[in-house]
Amino acid sequence: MLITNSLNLLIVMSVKTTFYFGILVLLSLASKGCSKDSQEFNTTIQENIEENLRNQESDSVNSSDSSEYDSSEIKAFPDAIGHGRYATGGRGGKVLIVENLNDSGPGSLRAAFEAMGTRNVVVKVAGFIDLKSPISIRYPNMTFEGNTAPGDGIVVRGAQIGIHSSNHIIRNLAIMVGENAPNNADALQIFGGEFEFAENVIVDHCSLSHGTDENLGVSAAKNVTISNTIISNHKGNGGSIVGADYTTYNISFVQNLQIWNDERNPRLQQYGKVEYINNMFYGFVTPAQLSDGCQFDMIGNIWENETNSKQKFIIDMLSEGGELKDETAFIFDNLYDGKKEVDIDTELNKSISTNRILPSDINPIPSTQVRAYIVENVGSRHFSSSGLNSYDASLLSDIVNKVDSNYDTEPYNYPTLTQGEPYLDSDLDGMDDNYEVQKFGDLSQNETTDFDENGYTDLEEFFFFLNKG
Ligand SMILES: [Ca+2]
Ligand SMILES: [Ca+2]
Ligand SMILES: [Ca+2]
Ligand SMILES: [Ca+2]
Repeated sequence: MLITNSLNLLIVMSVKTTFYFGILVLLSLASKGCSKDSQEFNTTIQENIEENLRNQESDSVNSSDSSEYDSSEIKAFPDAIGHGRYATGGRGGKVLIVENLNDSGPGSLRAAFEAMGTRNVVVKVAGFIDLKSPISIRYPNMTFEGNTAPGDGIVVRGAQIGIHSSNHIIRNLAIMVGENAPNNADALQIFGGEFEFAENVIVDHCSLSHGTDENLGVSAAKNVTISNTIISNHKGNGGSIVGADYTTYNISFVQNLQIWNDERNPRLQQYGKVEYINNMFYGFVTPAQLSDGCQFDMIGNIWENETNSKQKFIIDMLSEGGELKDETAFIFDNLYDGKKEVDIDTELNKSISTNRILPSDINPIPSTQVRAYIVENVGSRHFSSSGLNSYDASLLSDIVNKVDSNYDTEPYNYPTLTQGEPYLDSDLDGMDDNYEVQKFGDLSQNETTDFDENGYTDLEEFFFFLNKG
């Protein structure tokens, strides 16, 4: 057993070494910066990525040789990536159903989010939920799947949602904090607390907007993924911030769209360690702002449509504590306006690493492919309607049409949410009865069963099914 493990380790190490060597070669090619080399360069990126994909496939083939799964290796959902990918959320726990749009009380979103116990939250209603005060997720182990809602699903307004505990899987949640929120509300805040971390959290395919502080704040947290999420139209301090006064590390910020946030695109504070991979930052005044002492990977990101920036560089260091110290950065293949390499603060030269700082499972795609990926994939999605609500759809059309500016003219352009009919779930296990009958022959399976014994409960597999729709 030990020998097998060491062998596996050696294989993993050699795969990683190959990858880093590839990156080094690419870096040296990139530093030549000759446009006539760009085709060759892109080909090399593609070859590198294809090789990584092959390695990944052969790894997964090797690991599937065993018929038993290792529960510690089961991802939050099959295509979960990044440092938060092993969150187990509500797996095997009870089902709580959001049955109304009330601020609080039985059947409300608040009652489910603030409940104790391992739980899966599904939604039977569509429309706006107007909060009178913040929702605080203080108890661990929750999965929220907003794609269970009919129509365009729910949109939360009026106050912040805070994740102040560990092990959560949040997918297809839309928050538009909006004009009735107090001044310091993030749309979503992940903050463990003064003396503890929020850890193992994955937020995927969500829509976070109109925050009166940031749209997304992450602090006192570790092993977190934010992926495929739209972060738009802040009304306070900016798009997203990581760090800020508390140690925050192993954060994967990947394949997100930040649009119409004039600042913090993104902002990384002291004590923060983040990998920023394949994100798009569109329509901003101030691009990336990084404080001394932070550590980050900045790989394959794109910035477009900058207006009136007072900032000297796209990737800029803010020397808040006086002299820059202790920061480390791996910066590779980032694009500005689709063609040129982004300019990087020369202060960072002494801090550049030749290896990824927080290497995860993520194989970046080339920055030239990020725009198309973002337009196709991001945001809170709903299988039973056209996909995105009209507000999120308008943001993607701004990108497609390369709109110059819109965020000051219609500050609160809330979507019209289609209602739709919820699916029938007579046995209250969160699964559509028709799905159960088709897949299992009857209704006997429930939220705790695992029909095919692959480690995912039947309820989780129903969620995955919805997300393929
Ligand atoms: Ca904040
Ligand atoms: Ca059912
Ligand atoms: Ca059932
Ligand atoms: Ca299963």
